[in-house]
Amino acid sequence: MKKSCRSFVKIGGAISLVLGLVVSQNQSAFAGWTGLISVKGTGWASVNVRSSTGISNRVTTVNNLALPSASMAPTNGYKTNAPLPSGALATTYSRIKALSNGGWLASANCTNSGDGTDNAELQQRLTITPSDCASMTFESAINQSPAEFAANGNSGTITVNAKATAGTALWLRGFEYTGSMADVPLDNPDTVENEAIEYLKAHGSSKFETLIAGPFEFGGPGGSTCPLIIPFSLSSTNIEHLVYTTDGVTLSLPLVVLTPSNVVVKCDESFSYPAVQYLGCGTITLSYVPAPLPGGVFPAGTFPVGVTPVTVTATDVHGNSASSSFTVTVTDTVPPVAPVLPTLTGESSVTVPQPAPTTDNCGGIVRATTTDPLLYTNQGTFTVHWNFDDGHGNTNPANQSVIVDDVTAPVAPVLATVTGQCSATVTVPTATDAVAGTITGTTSDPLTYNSQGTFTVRWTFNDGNGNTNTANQTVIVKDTIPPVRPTLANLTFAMCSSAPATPPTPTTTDNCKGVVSGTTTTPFPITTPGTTAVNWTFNDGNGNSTTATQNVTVAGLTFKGFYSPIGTVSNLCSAPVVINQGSVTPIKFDVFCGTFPVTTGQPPIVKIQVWTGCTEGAEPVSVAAVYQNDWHYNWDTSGWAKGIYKVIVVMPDQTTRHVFVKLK
Ligand SMILES: [Ca+2]
Ligand SMILES: [Ca+2]
Ligand SMILES: [Ca+2]
Ligand SMILES: [Ca+2]
Repeated sequence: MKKSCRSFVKIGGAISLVLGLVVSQNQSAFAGWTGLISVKGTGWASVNVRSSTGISNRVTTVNNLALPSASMAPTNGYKTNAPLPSGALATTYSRIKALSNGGWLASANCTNSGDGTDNAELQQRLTITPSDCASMTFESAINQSPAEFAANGNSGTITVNAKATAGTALWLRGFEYTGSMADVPLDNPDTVENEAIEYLKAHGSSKFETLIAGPFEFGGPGGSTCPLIIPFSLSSTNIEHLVYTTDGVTLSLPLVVLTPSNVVVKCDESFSYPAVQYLGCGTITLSYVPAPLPGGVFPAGTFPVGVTPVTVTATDVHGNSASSSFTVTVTDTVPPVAPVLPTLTGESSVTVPQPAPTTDNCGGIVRATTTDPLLYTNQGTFTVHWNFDDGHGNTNPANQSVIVDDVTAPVAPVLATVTGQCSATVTVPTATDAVAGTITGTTSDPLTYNSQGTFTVRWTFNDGNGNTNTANQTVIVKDTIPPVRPTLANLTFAMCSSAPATPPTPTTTDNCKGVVSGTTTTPFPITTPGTTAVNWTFNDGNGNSTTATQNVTVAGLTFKGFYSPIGTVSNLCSAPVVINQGSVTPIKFDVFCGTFPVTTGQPPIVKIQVWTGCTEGAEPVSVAAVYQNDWHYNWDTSGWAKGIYKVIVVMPDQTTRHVFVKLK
């Protein structure tokens, strides 16, 4: 950017200018000359440059030299600025050249920043305010020849053409000195006073002195317009006694950049760099770190939240640069938007996941943090306190509910039916719960059943978290085993005994009933002589029975007889007892019951059968015997045909006895 020297330049424009501290190298620049010459052309010249680094270089001719600057290092013409001190700009120079008529050509240019000369005596006399690009050109000439000077009454003039900017001073002095120029010492630059001038003051006399502070302009191009005319006169008639001294100083300001104002923006705002003011000479270029965007506007989010330092550097065409810095502060005062977090539920436990990140007004991902546990294994309702922190000091909380609630009942088991013959006992069953694990069933029903039947045990399974389930268990007590079949001994009863023929009730054992007594439909006592099969039934009362047969014999009566006249008893048809046909034959016998004669009661029956050829025929007689001393039947055989007959006695116990008789 081009500008004129020393004008304030505003860059950016959006933000008002605020003057701040001047940040510069704070080094006034010096470049200048000093010289002394007599009109004869004898003297010395010196140039001095001091760089911004504080290093000076001074080049001085030897004293009492004719045309002193002409013998200086032949750089460019009369330029005597070589070598420049370290840190000096190549464009800095100071030149002086003495002319043969006692005039001077001189110039100085000290572009900022920091080069210069030091003329202590001059600067004690005059305060020079440094300026940008201070420069000065100067030429002077004595207008009279020695003859003209003498003819003019020992007076003359010096024409000065000079042009200078601010920050300069030109000091012209003249002395009348009649001594040897070889005696005039050089100025010691390390002392304030000019030793050469002091010598001239002491050994000569001051004739004129002109001290001009820039800016000024004397004489136009070619020196034809408004030059500075310095008149002088000497006591002597010899103009060669004039010693003409010149001192020039140029002081330049260094390049400076005024501290820009700081920028404070919200993170969602765009902004531009502030205006930058600088002081410099010539074209100044500003550069920034970080570099601005094309168009100069930073969209929101270009800079991070916080303070970012920005350095602005002004650079002139000479390579001088100066920097300043300001800050761009991006603020964030808006906390992140906290999401509504869903309630998390679980029956046995809940593991809380990391919530999805949210966004912040200043961009970026904001992740929630919490110091609460993320695993909950106890029943209950809990709150996880999440915090969304944008990292810029803004936080937003979000609470998340966690409910651990067992709402599922235990899984009811399928309970097997419990069976038993005589009794059954159930064992306590268990169920499985997803949360509580193994659940032991409870019931108010009995666990043991001793009676026959079908029962239901109602089990309840409670998980302890308010959830129950039930299961019924069937219990069947059923006796399916009949009593043991007993082996019953045969019994014999004497029919005529005083004890009735009543067999004792037999017993057996049953798996459930224990001792089971037999029952029978056979009437007791048994009165029928002989053997009776008694069918016993053993019933356990549970629908199971066993039968066993017992043979009971009722012993018959004892027959005694046949008494005489039948006598010998033959049971063979082929060997009958022979008696006479036509007689009354008593059939006599006794019946005993044990040792006791049966004399009463049911009488024996006497039967007589006709047997022809030992084959049974008719039975003409069947009568009851009569007891008189013994049982008898008087068989009147008269009228009976001769032949064989079977006489049968049927005793009350139905047992029989018989005898074959032959009537002849
Ligand atoms: Ca000195
Ligand atoms: Ca924020
Ligand atoms: Ca449960
Ligand atoms: Ca049984």
